[in-house]
Amino acid sequence: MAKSKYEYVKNFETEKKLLPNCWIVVRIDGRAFHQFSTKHKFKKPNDENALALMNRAASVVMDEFKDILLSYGQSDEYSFVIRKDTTLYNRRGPKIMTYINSLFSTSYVYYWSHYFKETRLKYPPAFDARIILYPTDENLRDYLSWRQADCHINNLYNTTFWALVLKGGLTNTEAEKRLCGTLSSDKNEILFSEFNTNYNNEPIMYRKGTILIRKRIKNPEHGKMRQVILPLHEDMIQDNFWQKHSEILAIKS
Ligand code: DGT
Ligand code: MG
Ligand code: MG
Ligand code: MG
Ligand code: MG
Repeated sequence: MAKSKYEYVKNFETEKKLLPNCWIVVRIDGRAFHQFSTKHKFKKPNDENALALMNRAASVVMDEFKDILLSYGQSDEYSFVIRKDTTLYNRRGPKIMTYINSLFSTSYVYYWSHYFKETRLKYPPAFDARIILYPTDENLRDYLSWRQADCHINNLYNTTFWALVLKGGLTNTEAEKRLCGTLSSDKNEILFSEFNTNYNNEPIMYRKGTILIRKRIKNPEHGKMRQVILPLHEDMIQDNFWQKHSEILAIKS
């Protein structure tokens, strides 16, 4: 095809490939979900349907992009871990990041009504995305530990905060003051002694977030192996998780 005289503008595009041999993480996060969760009456501190919808949208993404080995979600965020030897889109970062973000966002909207029967979607939600490269397995594990620790810290805080407000009758400001400077052990103690709640018995999805991994399972009817996306609510900070699911960090040839 003949080139037009405008063709030269293409040269302004810069396209750097992501560094080879690094783990690729894409993290998306809901834009202003503080407001979005209020407007859509999400249950406090955790809305089961909202989290299930996040997990559903992430499953769509994993179904589509087979080089995602593991995904981790909590609150309004999801991290997607792409195998370090991926050749997906020739390792073009923006392409990978924007496709994942866009498929996640459209899936979130597409499946909204499956999870929220009563509450209609009032306006289109948006998600930001970033892409991060981790050169070592240790860096990747520390990244996932960081997100899971964040889940724990926020959930313990929110669980205690909303117990004080919804069950203890404190105002938001009073609850905030009460929790200012408290340690984890203090929050556990408030929940236990004032609200008869053992934090460790709170739903594990709220405490640990959701890990999606691929597993091959045998179909009980015809014995054929097939791959499924399995949601787990386990502790990724411990070595035990990585020993049990050793295929994740091992590069298959
Ligand atoms: P951003 O990300 O800077 O645009 O701002 P936000 O408002 O999205 O802040 P972020 O991402 O740090 O915090 C997530 C917000 O989403 C936080 O205000 C709590 C809310 N949220 C997430 N999941 C739930 C839920 O299950 N129930 C309720 N009530 N709120 C939730
Ligand atoms: Mg957000
Ligand atoms: Mg934020
Ligand atoms: Mg967030
Ligand atoms: Mg095109």
